[in-house]
Amino acid sequence: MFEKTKEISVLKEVARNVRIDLLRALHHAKSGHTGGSLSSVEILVTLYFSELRHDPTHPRWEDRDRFILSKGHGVPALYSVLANAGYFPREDLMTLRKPGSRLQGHPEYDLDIGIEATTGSLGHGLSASNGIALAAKMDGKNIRVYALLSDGELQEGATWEAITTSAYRKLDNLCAIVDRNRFQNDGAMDKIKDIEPVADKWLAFGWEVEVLPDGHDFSSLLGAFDRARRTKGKPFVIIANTIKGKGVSIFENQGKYHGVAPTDDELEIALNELGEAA
Ligand SMILES: Cc1ncc(C[n+]2csc(CCOP(=O)(O)OP(=O)(O)O)c2C)c(N)n1
Repeated sequence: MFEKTKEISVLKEVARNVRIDLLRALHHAKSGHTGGSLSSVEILVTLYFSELRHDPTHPRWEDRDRFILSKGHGVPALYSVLANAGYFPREDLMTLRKPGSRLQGHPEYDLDIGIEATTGSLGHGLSASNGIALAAKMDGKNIRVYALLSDGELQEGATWEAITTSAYRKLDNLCAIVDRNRFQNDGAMDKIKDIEPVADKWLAFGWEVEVLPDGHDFSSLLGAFDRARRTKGKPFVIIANTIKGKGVSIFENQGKYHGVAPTDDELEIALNELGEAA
């Protein structure tokens, strides 16, 4: 049952269940994005089980905070978090990517299951978030907006246009999180086109910046979201250093698991490592 908490042991157990559920769903679907789902689990669990003002039993509540998954391909992690929070039954996760399912390989706008925006074409989520955050301010609403970006999206010009707009509009109700797992589609970013010095760039564009050395550490994440909420006059970005494939040794920092689902054997290894019988 959903309950917001700052208890680290509870958040860790939720993250373990979220990983198990998303891996089972990907395995059943036989396709999908494993690495970038696993890297963002703690970020999403912190948001949905601690930070966001939301109510899974009233997903259309007007005053809810909004979350936009700009890195839409990582949606197995979001579906798993939403199911574990009670937006829809966990059994539905096994319909991932099946014809007729609400749970497609990239998220489609569907408030009833907690999906605030259609994403998957990378580089657009921050612009959408800007619009929602600006509208909230214009309406005098105390709504916060959170956007999760991949580091690969920071290679895209459209993202930097959005970054400029958020600062110009002083969107202090907006918090971006970068899942800095240092891998993109075809391998390590520093071998393809790296984005460093990434914190300096956001700073230069007028944002308040916090870098987390370990983006899987719940107390660091809780502290950063708390500081983001208290920051006035500018948007806030959390650059969370993460590990692609986090939580399963055979997937960690392995570029090849970007866009493939676990095989039968790999699922068994993963579930064993996560303390769950296959
Ligand atoms: C505009 C656009 N171009 C290309 C793709 C195909 N694509 C899917 S994931 C991905 C990159 C994955 O790397 P990153 O964005 O850093 O995500 P993560 O490592 O967090 O999975 C690409 C290029 C896309 N979804 N959208």
